[in-house]
Amino acid sequence: MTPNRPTSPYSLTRFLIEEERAGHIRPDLRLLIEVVTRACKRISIEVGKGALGGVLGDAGTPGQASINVQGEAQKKLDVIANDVLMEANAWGGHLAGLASEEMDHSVPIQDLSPDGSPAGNYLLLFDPLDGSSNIDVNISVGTIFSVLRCPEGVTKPADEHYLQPGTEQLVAGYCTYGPNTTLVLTIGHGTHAFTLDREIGSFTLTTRGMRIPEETQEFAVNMSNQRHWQPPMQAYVADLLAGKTGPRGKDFNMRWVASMVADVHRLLTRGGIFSYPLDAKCAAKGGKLRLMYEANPMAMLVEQAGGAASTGRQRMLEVTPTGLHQRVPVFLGSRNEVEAAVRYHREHDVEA
Ligand code: P6P
Repeated sequence: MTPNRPTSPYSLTRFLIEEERAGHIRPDLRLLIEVVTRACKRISIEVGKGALGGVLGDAGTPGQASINVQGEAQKKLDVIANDVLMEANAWGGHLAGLASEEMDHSVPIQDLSPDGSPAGNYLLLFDPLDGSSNIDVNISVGTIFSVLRCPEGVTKPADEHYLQPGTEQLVAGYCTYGPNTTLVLTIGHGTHAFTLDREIGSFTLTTRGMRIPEETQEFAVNMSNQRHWQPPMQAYVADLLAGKTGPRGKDFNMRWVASMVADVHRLLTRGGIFSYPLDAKCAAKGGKLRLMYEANPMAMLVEQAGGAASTGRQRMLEVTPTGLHQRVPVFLGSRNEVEAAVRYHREHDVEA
């Protein structure tokens, strides 16, 4: 009698090996993804300790906050998550360099592992802990990452080698640390979700081929900025709020977690549009959210799930970066709703 063999869960490792066999990724890129996702598991443990781990609150010393290149006060967990990702990627030989939202400049791997570990073919960019202002109030936060090819012949990459449009990304993903820890990943062949099985310590495939509904009745925006918006955004949101009584002909609901990973995970799961538009406070910087560490990876994930991502005036993935910490306005999510928002920009754009 054949024993009832347990059907082992479909792990991230198995998924990546099958993607490698399909020719979608090379072995060294598979290694890179495994290293980054293993680091996310370590970050999940640190985040999960909460007050018990002595890791809440601001980094720096009393009265002397630690301010990052973004001009934001760093949380202790921002620094911890950044260190975990740096340490995990220093010695594997799969990376040529890495860049973090938390650090002024990119770091060539040779500077990280002076013992002569070989430099690999890829550039890793990450926001080690997005939404970290929510940590102290126990709201979901996450790690966002993106992988680019290191230009041919460049063994010690500098900042300018990272300035590639989002269409050049080979991998994009995030790990959300919420009621459960979920990894959402694309290698250019669909967007897939893996839930961390804490009992065996591995990510298990839970949704193959996430699809964003083209229509939605849910929008995510920080309404407290309304008086600072430009005319296109004013007109767009006014019609969302008018609901059935206005030109959109349907009522809308609003959600705003103030943690991009959480808001994007919701729209990848059930549809919606997420927006952080230009406003009078952030227009001088080009926007609030970072192109390389937030907008581009999320845009690739959303497009691979059938959605759309735009600055309001241009497809996000086609923006040519001009700086490592460049900021952009962001509209992403359900395709038809993003196209509606872009239409408002075309029709109401005083800049046009
Ligand atoms: P606000 C978090 O700091 C973040 O970068 C994104 O995760 C989030 O969507 C946005 O900023 C929240 O901004 O102005 O609502 O605090």
